Amino acid sequence: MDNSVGATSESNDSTSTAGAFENRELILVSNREPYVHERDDEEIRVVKPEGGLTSALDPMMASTGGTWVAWASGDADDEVSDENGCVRVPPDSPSYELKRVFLTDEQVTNYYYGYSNKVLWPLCHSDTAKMEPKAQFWRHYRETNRQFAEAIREQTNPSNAVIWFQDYHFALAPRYVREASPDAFCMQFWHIPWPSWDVFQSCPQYDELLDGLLANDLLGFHLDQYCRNFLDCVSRTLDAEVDRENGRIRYDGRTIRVAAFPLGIDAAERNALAQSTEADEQWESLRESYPLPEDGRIAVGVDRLDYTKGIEQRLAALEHLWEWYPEHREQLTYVQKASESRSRIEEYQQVQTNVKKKIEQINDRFETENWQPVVYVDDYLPLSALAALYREADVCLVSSLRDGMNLVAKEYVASQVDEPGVLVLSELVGAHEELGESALTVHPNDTESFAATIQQALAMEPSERSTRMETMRQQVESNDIDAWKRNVLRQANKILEQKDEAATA
Ligand code: GDG
Repeated sequence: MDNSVGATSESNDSTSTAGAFENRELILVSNREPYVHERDDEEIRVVKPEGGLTSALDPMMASTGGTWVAWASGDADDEVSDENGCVRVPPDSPSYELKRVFLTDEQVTNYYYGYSNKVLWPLCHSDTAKMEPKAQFWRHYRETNRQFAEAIREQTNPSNAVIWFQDYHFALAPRYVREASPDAFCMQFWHIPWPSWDVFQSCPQYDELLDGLLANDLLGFHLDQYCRNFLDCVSRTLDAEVDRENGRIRYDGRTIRVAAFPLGIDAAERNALAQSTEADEQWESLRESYPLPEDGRIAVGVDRLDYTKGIEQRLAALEHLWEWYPEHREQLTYVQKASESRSRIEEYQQVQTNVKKKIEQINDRFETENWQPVVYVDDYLPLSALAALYREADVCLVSSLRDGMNLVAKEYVASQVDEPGVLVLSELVGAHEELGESALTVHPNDTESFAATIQQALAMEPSERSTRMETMRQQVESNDIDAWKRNVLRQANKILEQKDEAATA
C-alpha cells in the first residue's frame, strides 16, 4: 500500500490531456512565457524557449485550448499583442491565447530579482544566509501577484475556469483570485524544494505566504518530503486542521489537497533526438568548435550558473581526481555546459566568476599539449546538440546542494543509446528519490569520496552500466512528462467532481 503523503500513484493509462476539464477553461499562469517576441532590426522574431516546463506544457495548451498568462519579457511583445495584451499562439497554428502581463523595470527588479530570487529561492533551498528580505521586494511581490490575479479576471470568470499556477513567483496570486471569486478552482505546482519549518520560519512573511498558497484547491510538489515539510509549516503557523496521512488541510472553511507529483521529461523525444542524424551533425560541429577528445573519456555537467547546483564542488572533486588518480590525466575530459542565469544578482555573478576561475586554475595545473581537462561551453545549445553531448558522455555529474527535482539527470538517462554511461548523482536532489538506487550517489561536499565515485564510474564494467541504466531508463520513461500531466489533471478532476457533488447535495 502506498502510504506516502497524499499519494497520487495511478496506473499508467492513456487518459489524454485534451479537453482536460469539462465545462471549465484552463488558465495556466507562469512567470516565463512560452513564446517571446523580440525585435531584430526591421523584423520581429518569435523565440520559443526549448526544454523546460514552458515547452512541455505548450503542447497541452495547444490541445486543450484556453489561456496562458505570463510576464511579457520580449521587447516586441507589446507590438504583436492586442489591446488586452493577448496574442494567439503557437504562431504556426494558433490554438490558445497568450495573455501578457506587462511589468515595469521596478517590478522586475523587486518582484522577480528581489522577492522571488533573493528571498524565496534561497529560502526554499535552505540557504537563508543569502536571503535579502527587503520591504520593497515584498511590496512589489504582493502588487505583482495582484496584477496577475487581475489579468486572470480580465480574461475569464474564475468561477468557470481551472487556474493552474506554476512555481514560487505566485504564492499570493491564488489568494487574490479567491478574494474576488470565492468559488474559483485554483491549483499550483511548486518546482523547487519546500524547506523544513525551522528554515521556513526565517522568512518574515511566512504566514502570509502559507495563507496565499492555501487559497489553492490542490498544491503539488515534486516529493513527499516537500509535502511533509509544507504540512508541518502549516500546522505550526495557521489555525488549520492538518491530516498528514492523506495530505489534506482544512483551513478557512475549505479543504486543500497537498500531493507529490514528481516531474518527468519527454523521454521518448530525448531518446529519438539522441539517435538522430541531427545529433550526429551537432556532435561534429561541437568537436570543431571545442577541444573535445578524439578517443578519451568524457564527463558532462549541464547547469544554469546557480549557487544551488554545486558546480564549484564538482570542479573540486574533478581536481582531486586528476591529482590522486593520475591515470585519468589526458584520458578524461570534463565538459561544463553552463547557462548564464539571473546575472543581475551579485551571488550569481560570483558563481560565474568562481566557476571560470576554478576552471582556469585546473586547466593551468593539468593541461598538456594534447589535452584540455575542462572544456567550458556557454553557448545555448539546441536540443539535438544537448542530446549529442549527453549521448557521448561516459559519465554525467549532477552535484546540486539542493534541487527540487533536477531534469538534467533524467535527460542524461533518456539520451543513452548503444553503450550506456554512468549517472553520478547528489543525494540532495529530488531526482535521487527515483534514480538513486541505480545511479552512483555522492555527497557534493565530500570532495574525496566524490572523486573516488567518479573513478568508480569510469572503471565500471559495461554489463553493470547497462543493468543500472536500464532500470533508470524504465523509470524515466514510465514517469515521463505525460504521466505527470495526467496525474495532476486526474487529481484536479477528482477534486472538482467532489466539489460539484457537494454543491449539488
Ligand atoms: C527548476 C528547479 C526542477 C540547460 N542548458 C541548456 C538547456 N538546459 C536545460 C536542461 C534542463 C533545464 O535547462 C534545467 O533544468 P533543471 O531541472 O536542471 O533546473 P532548474 O532550471 O533549476 O529548474 C529544478 C525544475 O525547475 C523543473 O521543475 O527540476 O529542481 O530548480 O532541461 O536541459 N537546454 C537547451 N540548451 C542549453 O544550452 N536546449
